Amino acid sequence: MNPVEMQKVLIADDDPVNRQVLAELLKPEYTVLLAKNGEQALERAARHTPDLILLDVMMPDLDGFEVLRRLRADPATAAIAVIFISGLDRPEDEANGLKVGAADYIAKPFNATVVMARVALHLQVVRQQRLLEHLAHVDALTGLANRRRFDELYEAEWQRARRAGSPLSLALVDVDCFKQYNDHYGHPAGDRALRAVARMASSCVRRPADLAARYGGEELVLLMPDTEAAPAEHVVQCMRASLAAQAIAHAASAAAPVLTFSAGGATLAEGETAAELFAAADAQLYRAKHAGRNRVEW
Ligand code: GH3
Ligand code: MG
Ligand code: MG
Ligand code: MG
Repeated sequence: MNPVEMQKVLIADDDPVNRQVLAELLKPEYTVLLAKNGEQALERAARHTPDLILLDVMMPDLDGFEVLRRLRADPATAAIAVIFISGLDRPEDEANGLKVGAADYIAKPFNATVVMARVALHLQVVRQQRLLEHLAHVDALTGLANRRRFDELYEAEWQRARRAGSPLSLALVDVDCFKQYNDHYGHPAGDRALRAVARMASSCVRRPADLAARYGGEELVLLMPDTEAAPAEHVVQCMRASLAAQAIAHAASAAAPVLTFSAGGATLAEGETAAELFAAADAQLYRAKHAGRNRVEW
């Protein structure tokens, strides 16, 4: 496996011999990170976001239970899988470890083969969870975020903008005369055209907090937190110019001989709900369509 694709395992144990034995065991297959106490474990976990942590329970400063509690309390590390590896080998210790949220519990002295097998098993689960997460949030055709992802983030960003009093801009992008495009060029060509529009969106939406999502069919939505109307409109105009530069022929369009879109945008006004902001952008899109398409209204 390519080293850049290796999964990362953090070993946190105050005993140097344990650390070394585990590290030697895991190194051939995984990228290994080490921590010699609880504080270091938290710091390394936050900095490197490992796929899995092998966490000793008894450590002098923060014990494993406390480390796990703090990992779960920080959204950046909350989802990291943890396997306790502990000298406490009573059934109630094991049960307690699982109850507080560890994926597994290995008693010391451990058997190397069993440790490897359990680590591999839990890393497989991590992979599957990532895949599910991806499938749940990414649109398969365009690779953009999907409607579900947009809905989640829109609500969160709207609340954040309200609380912080920061601007929030929203744009709806709808491909012009796309039904005719499909009728004229065929559905597979329509799919390629949609991918092209999605690429424009990805390349023009630059800030990490911005989101370009496929809202449905041939409609995209751009969510731009901390963005006033003018820079937000600029993003949409960037998309329009990029698509124009591609000059994808659309002989059946009523708007232009090439593929175009219309867009409507709005920026959150005082006291406006998320639904009202969305409706405002939609009303602008309607205006853009009725003014002849191939334009942006804000
Ligand atoms: P307008 O300019 O008013 O937006 O007209 P329009 O033809 O784009 O709008 P309409 O809503 O009538 O048609 C949208 C079309 O988009 C119809 C549908 O078949 C097509 N479409 C939606 N999703 C996909 C897709 O995933 N692939 C392809 N190829 N076409 C799609
Ligand atoms: Mg210990
Ligand atoms: Mg539409
Ligand atoms: Mg359309």
